[in-house]
Amino acid sequence: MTQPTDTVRHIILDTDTGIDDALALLYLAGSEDVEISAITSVYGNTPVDAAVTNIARVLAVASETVPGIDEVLVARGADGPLNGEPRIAGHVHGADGLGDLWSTPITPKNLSPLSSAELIVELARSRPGYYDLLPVGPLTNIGLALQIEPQLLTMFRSVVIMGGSGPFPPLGTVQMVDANIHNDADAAALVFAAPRQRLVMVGVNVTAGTIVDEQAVQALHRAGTPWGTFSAQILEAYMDFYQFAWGRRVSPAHDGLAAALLVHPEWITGALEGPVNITTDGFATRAHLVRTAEGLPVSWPTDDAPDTVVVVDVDREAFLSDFVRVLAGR
Ligand SMILES: [Ca+2]
Repeated sequence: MTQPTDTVRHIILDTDTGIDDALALLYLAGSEDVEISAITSVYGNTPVDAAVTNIARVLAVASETVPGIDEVLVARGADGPLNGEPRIAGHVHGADGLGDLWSTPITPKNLSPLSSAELIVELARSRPGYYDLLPVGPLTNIGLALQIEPQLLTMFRSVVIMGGSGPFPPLGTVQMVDANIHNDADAAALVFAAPRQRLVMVGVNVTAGTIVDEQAVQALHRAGTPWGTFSAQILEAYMDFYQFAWGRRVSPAHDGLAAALLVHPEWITGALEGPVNITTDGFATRAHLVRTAEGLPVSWPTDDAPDTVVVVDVDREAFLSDFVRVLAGR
């Protein structure tokens, strides 16, 4: 078994491949000390078949700089939550999940015959402690995988999730709805209750404030590389949506930040540890550390769960400069 001190991270990326997922994938492809071991798709930002297509499209771009990366194993996953109907975010990411910029079909070179959940279980069992799991979409595939292998999360070196909302926010603060938890709260409940080595929650409490701005997009355009041009094009489409949230052309780095914190845990500058529960206010379902913003217990009896590392502060400057540098390509 590979020792956890191995500097290379062997990452299984589970993704509902919309725009921020695509950037996270490209960023990992260009990062040192990262091996993308498999990519498992799920519905969410886009239907699952579009997620598979988008993975192939990003890998094709990535392979212009990283030869052979388009051979990485890809799996097709869940097309809806454990219970109920899927909510697809076409209004944010475009009907095809990448801003509707391409019309040519493309398929992965190395599509697994296994489902995403089956592939995740098979890889985890084959090399316990070797892989890191990075879910950046609804947690449905991981929920299904836990139904096959209840000890699943203990078999990963770490699990880093883009999702959740941190501790309860300061009074009077409205948080962005975290689509990943909201899309499949039942799967999320299974994940946060499951035994694990290390589970890190990178929620909208930190991702929503980690902003890629128009200067970053211009820098990516100016790079004049296939990576920079691709990244800038899809970011422009993302900003077409987010300008109506914040009145300016910016977008949060959501999935890219989670990916970066897996590779660079030193950029986590604040974290709390404790049980995470799934809660609903009648509109949105969220995953919260069951503590108030001040660190106090909440006002109802909470469910027992193993500790999750809940990120509450990050080195945004270090992340954003590395993110733009890598996405600009070579
Ligand atoms: Ca995502």
